[in-house]
Amino acid sequence: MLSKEIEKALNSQITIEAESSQVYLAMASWAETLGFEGVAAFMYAHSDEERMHMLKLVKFINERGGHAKIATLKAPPISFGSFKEMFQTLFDHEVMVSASINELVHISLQERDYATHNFLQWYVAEQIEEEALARNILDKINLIGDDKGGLYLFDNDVKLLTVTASVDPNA
Ligand code: OFO
Repeated sequence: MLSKEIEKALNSQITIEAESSQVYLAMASWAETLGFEGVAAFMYAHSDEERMHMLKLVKFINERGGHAKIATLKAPPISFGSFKEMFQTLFDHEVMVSASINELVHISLQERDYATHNFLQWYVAEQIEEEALARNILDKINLIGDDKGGLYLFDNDVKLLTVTASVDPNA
Protein backbone atom coordinates (compact mmCIF):
# COMPACT_ATOMS: atom_id res chain seq x y z
CA MET A 1 0.00 0.00 0.00
CA LEU A 2 1.27 3.45 -0.90
CA SER A 3 1.57 6.15 1.73
CA LYS A 4 -0.34 9.35 0.99
CA GLU A 5 2.92 11.23 0.56
CA ILE A 6 4.33 8.76 -1.99
CA GLU A 7 1.03 8.65 -3.84
CA LYS A 8 1.03 12.44 -4.11
CA ALA A 9 4.66 12.56 -5.26
CA LEU A 10 4.11 9.83 -7.87
CA ASN A 11 1.01 11.63 -9.11
CA SER A 12 3.07 14.82 -9.59
CA GLN A 13 5.51 12.77 -11.64
CA ILE A 14 2.63 11.62 -13.87
CA THR A 15 1.98 15.27 -14.71
CA ILE A 16 5.68 15.90 -15.42
CA GLU A 17 5.87 12.92 -17.80
CA ALA A 18 2.63 13.96 -19.52
CA GLU A 19 3.93 17.50 -19.94
CA SER A 20 7.20 16.13 -21.35
CA SER A 21 5.19 14.18 -23.89
CA GLN A 22 3.23 17.31 -24.86
CA VAL A 23 6.33 19.51 -25.18
CA TYR A 24 8.09 16.94 -27.35
CA LEU A 25 4.97 16.55 -29.48
CA ALA A 26 4.94 20.33 -30.02
CA MET A 27 8.63 20.16 -30.98
CA ALA A 28 7.89 17.33 -33.45
CA SER A 29 5.10 19.30 -35.07
CA TRP A 30 7.24 22.46 -35.31
CA ALA A 31 10.14 20.52 -36.89
CA GLU A 32 7.76 18.84 -39.33
CA THR A 33 6.37 22.17 -40.53
CA LEU A 34 9.96 23.25 -41.26
CA GLY A 35 10.53 20.14 -43.39
CA PHE A 36 12.95 18.42 -41.01
CA GLU A 37 11.58 14.89 -41.14
CA GLY A 38 14.38 13.29 -39.15
CA VAL A 39 14.10 15.68 -36.23
CA ALA A 40 10.30 15.39 -36.36
CA ALA A 41 10.43 11.56 -36.31
CA PHE A 42 12.87 11.66 -33.42
CA MET A 43 10.64 14.00 -31.42
CA TYR A 44 7.42 12.08 -32.21
CA ALA A 45 9.12 8.92 -30.92
CA HIS A 46 10.39 10.77 -27.86
CA SER A 47 6.91 12.05 -27.15
CA ASP A 48 5.58 8.46 -27.30
CA GLU A 49 8.32 7.37 -24.91
CA GLU A 50 7.27 9.98 -22.37
CA ARG A 51 3.68 8.84 -22.61
CA MET A 52 4.91 5.33 -21.87
CA HIS A 53 6.80 6.68 -18.82
CA MET A 54 3.56 8.27 -17.69
CA LEU A 55 1.52 5.08 -18.21
CA LYS A 56 4.00 3.02 -16.20
CA LEU A 57 3.41 5.35 -13.26
CA VAL A 58 -0.38 5.24 -13.67
CA LYS A 59 -0.37 1.42 -13.57
CA PHE A 60 2.06 1.27 -10.66
CA ILE A 61 0.06 3.66 -8.46
CA ASN A 62 -3.20 1.82 -9.12
CA GLU A 63 -1.62 -1.61 -8.63
CA ARG A 64 -0.38 -0.53 -5.22
CA GLY A 65 -3.82 0.54 -4.03
CA GLY A 66 -3.48 4.23 -4.82
CA HIS A 67 -5.36 6.33 -7.36
CA ALA A 68 -3.47 7.70 -10.37
CA LYS A 69 -4.91 11.10 -11.23
CA ILE A 70 -4.80 12.71 -14.65
CA ALA A 71 -4.31 16.45 -14.38
CA THR A 72 -4.72 19.43 -16.70
CA LEU A 73 -1.57 20.23 -18.64
CA LYS A 74 0.06 23.54 -19.51
CA ALA A 75 0.03 24.25 -23.25
CA PRO A 76 3.55 23.87 -24.66
CA PRO A 77 5.15 26.58 -26.82
CA ILE A 78 4.29 26.60 -30.54
CA SER A 79 7.79 27.31 -31.85
CA PHE A 80 11.26 26.81 -30.42
CA GLY A 81 13.61 29.34 -32.00
CA SER A 82 16.36 27.29 -33.63
CA PHE A 83 17.15 23.56 -33.46
CA LYS A 84 20.04 24.41 -31.20
CA GLU A 85 17.66 26.19 -28.82
CA MET A 86 15.14 23.38 -29.13
CA PHE A 87 17.64 20.68 -28.17
CA GLN A 88 18.97 22.88 -25.35
CA THR A 89 15.39 23.15 -24.06
CA LEU A 90 15.06 19.36 -24.34
CA PHE A 91 18.31 18.81 -22.43
CA ASP A 92 17.34 21.29 -19.67
CA HIS A 93 13.95 19.61 -19.44
CA GLU A 94 15.54 16.18 -18.98
CA VAL A 95 17.84 17.54 -16.26
CA MET A 96 14.73 18.86 -14.48
CA VAL A 97 13.05 15.43 -14.84
CA SER A 98 16.14 13.70 -13.39
CA ALA A 99 16.04 16.02 -10.37
CA SER A 100 12.39 15.19 -9.87
CA ILE A 101 13.08 11.42 -10.07
CA ASN A 102 15.93 11.81 -7.57
CA GLU A 103 13.58 13.58 -5.19
CA LEU A 104 11.09 10.71 -5.54
CA VAL A 105 13.83 8.18 -4.77
CA HIS A 106 14.70 10.23 -1.69
CA ILE A 107 11.08 10.26 -0.48
CA SER A 108 10.72 6.51 -1.06
CA LEU A 109 13.74 5.87 1.17
CA GLN A 110 12.47 8.24 3.84
CA GLU A 111 9.14 6.39 3.85
CA ARG A 112 10.92 3.00 3.76
CA ASP A 113 8.88 2.11 0.67
CA TYR A 114 11.31 -0.32 -0.93
CA ALA A 115 8.89 -1.47 -3.61
CA THR A 116 8.56 2.09 -4.92
CA HIS A 117 12.30 2.56 -4.54
CA ASN A 118 12.85 -0.53 -6.67
CA PHE A 119 10.29 0.61 -9.26
CA LEU A 120 12.00 4.00 -9.55
CA GLN A 121 15.36 2.47 -10.45
CA TRP A 122 14.07 1.97 -14.01
CA TYR A 123 13.53 5.76 -14.25
CA VAL A 124 16.96 6.48 -12.77
CA ALA A 125 18.61 4.37 -15.49
CA GLU A 126 16.37 5.84 -18.18
CA GLN A 127 17.32 9.40 -17.20
CA ILE A 128 21.04 8.62 -17.50
CA GLU A 129 20.39 7.46 -21.08
CA GLU A 130 18.12 10.37 -21.97
CA GLU A 131 20.51 13.00 -20.67
CA ALA A 132 23.43 11.35 -22.50
CA LEU A 133 21.45 11.23 -25.75
CA ALA A 134 20.39 14.88 -25.46
CA ARG A 135 23.98 15.92 -24.68
CA ASN A 136 25.22 13.94 -27.68
CA ILE A 137 22.76 15.70 -30.00
CA LEU A 138 23.65 19.11 -28.56
CA ASP A 139 27.33 18.43 -29.21
CA LYS A 140 26.55 17.60 -32.84
CA ILE A 141 24.43 20.68 -33.38
CA ASN A 142 27.04 22.91 -31.78
CA LEU A 143 29.54 21.62 -34.32
CA ILE A 144 27.20 22.40 -37.22
CA GLY A 145 26.16 25.91 -36.17
CA ASP A 146 23.87 27.48 -38.80
CA ASP A 147 25.32 25.68 -41.82
CA LYS A 148 22.39 24.60 -44.04
CA GLY A 149 24.13 21.56 -45.53
CA GLY A 150 25.18 20.52 -42.05
CA LEU A 151 21.61 20.78 -40.81
CA TYR A 152 20.43 18.58 -43.69
CA LEU A 153 22.94 15.89 -42.71
CA PHE A 154 22.04 16.34 -39.06
CA ASP A 155 18.38 15.70 -39.90
CA ASN A 156 19.35 12.37 -41.51
CA ASP A 157 21.59 11.50 -38.59
CA VAL A 158 18.84 12.10 -36.03
CA LYS A 159 16.54 9.85 -38.06
CA LEU A 160 19.00 6.99 -37.44
CA LEU A 161 19.07 7.79 -33.73
CA THR A 162 15.29 7.35 -33.69
CA VAL A 163 15.62 3.78 -34.88
CA THR A 164 18.34 2.86 -32.40
CA ALA A 165 16.67 4.68 -29.51
CA SER A 166 13.23 3.17 -30.04
CA VAL A 167 11.90 1.61 -26.85
CA ASP A 168 10.17 -1.55 -25.87
CA PRO A 169 6.85 -0.45 -24.31
CA ASN A 170 6.86 -3.57 -22.16
CA ALA A 171 10.30 -2.86 -20.67
FE1 OFO B 1 12.53 11.97 -20.55
O1 OFO B 1 11.66 11.81 -18.95
FE2 OFO B 1 10.48 10.53 -18.77
O2 OFO B 1 11.26 9.79 -17.31
